[in-house]
Amino acid sequence: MPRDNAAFPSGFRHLPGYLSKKRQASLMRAVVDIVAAAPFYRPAMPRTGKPFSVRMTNCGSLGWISDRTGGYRYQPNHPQTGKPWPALPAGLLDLWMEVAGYAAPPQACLVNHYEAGTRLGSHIDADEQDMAAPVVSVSLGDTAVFHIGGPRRADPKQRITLGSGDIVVLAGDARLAYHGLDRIHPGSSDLVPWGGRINLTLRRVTPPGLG
Ligand code: MD3
Ligand code: FE
Repeated sequence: MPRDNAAFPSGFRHLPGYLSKKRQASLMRAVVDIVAAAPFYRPAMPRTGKPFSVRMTNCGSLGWISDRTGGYRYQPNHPQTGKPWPALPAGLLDLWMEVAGYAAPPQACLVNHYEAGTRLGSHIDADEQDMAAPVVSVSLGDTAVFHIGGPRRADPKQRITLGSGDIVVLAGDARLAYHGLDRIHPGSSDLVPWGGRINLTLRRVTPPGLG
């Protein structure tokens, strides 16, 4: 008997090992350049000011940030350097065109760095105006345990392992599902020069035609 409540939300696509080693290394070099121009920092939670354990930066015309007083939002500049985010590398635009199934290009790429012992609590990504656009996730480096549930925090969760080179596409119902990163397996890859795991999420922020 099918267990519908245990199925992944519709619109969830996991493409294990989608990126060749060569493409992973090329994207990793692009991330090193992005971090040189836009250093990693630790955003603070709205209201409490508690810092995220994950370090973040962005590339693209907009970047996702959070701080105590302003909350979650997209803005065109790095919150610490004030400089515009570096451009999206061509390899990421190519990837979006291959897997997103969405005509308009991504505007933002959030770069998350997970060191040993860091995690990302369960949340929904709802700061984008264009919720019809998919989110495309790229995993680089250490293997991680990821979970995804449903539109309510209490919905049953599925856990999956994400390895280096895996792609996840979140469209449809999956776009509005709670999800998070439970843990990484430190030292399971040597791709990331700082160690740990990099996750890139390609996002559309505004509806097509509005930039
Ligand atoms: C987006 N990142 O950056 S990516 C995030 O591994 C985030 O760094 C995790 O959640 C990470 O917001 C997971 C894959 C993912 C999975 C489900 C989603 C991104 C999603 C559902 C809706 C929107
Ligand atoms: Fe998320």
